[in-house]
Amino acid sequence: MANFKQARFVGSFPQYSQLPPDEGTEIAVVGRSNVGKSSLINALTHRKNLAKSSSTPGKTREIVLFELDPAQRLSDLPGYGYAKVSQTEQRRWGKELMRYLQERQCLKAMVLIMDMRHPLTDLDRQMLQILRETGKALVLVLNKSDKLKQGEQVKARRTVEDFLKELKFPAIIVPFSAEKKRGVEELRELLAQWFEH
Ligand SMILES: Nc1nc2c(ncn2[C@@H]2O[C@H](COP(=O)(O)OP(=O)(O)OP(=O)(O)O)[C@@H](O)[C@H]2O)c(=O)[nH]1
Ligand SMILES: [Mg+2]
Repeated sequence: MANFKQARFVGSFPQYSQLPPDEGTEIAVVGRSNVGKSSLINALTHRKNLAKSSSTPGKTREIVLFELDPAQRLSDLPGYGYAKVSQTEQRRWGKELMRYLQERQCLKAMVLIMDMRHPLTDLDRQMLQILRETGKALVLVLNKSDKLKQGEQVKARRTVEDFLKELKFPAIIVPFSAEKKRGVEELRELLAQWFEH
């Protein structure tokens, strides 16, 4: 089984062309800025600071890779919707990101994280369209569930389910809390399946 405890930082890559060879399996973590991408990677890998310490917060847009073993990697992609990034840098990054999502053969699946308190922002919807067109598997993580009451969680989940149905996108939904470690084991099991096929 994929050994999440063994995860280590591989490197940060501002450009698609700098990435290590397109081999093995990669699973990407995508989502709005501040939604909890790094926290989710830390929770998955039983670490406090693996993702945060290795990525430059804020302005640098790059693909950060972690590996469980050389053939099983997680990629932490820069959050979208971060206001302080210049237009030029956003355009450059947009191209690199599209290239990564569309061309990277070892990219088998994606984890899109949304804030369960306000899921499906305009940018989330755009990203869902893009991810759907790649034809790859998707897990939709609804993070920060610890901030919502039970009834609100049910409502948020239903809204997302309805939207996915409309899109005809058969993604798996996982309610999550990186803070309370909710959904972590379920997500590990899903990722392990992709890593092993
Ligand atoms: N309450 C709560 N807060 C969370 C949870 N997950 C993350 N946070 C908080 O949200 C903030 C952003 O978390 P990060 O993991 O840095 O988010 P990110 O998506 O990696 O952010 P960028 O890399 O800047 O795009 C931090 O203050 C976290 O402590 C959660 O499940 N519950
Ligand atoms: Mg981060």
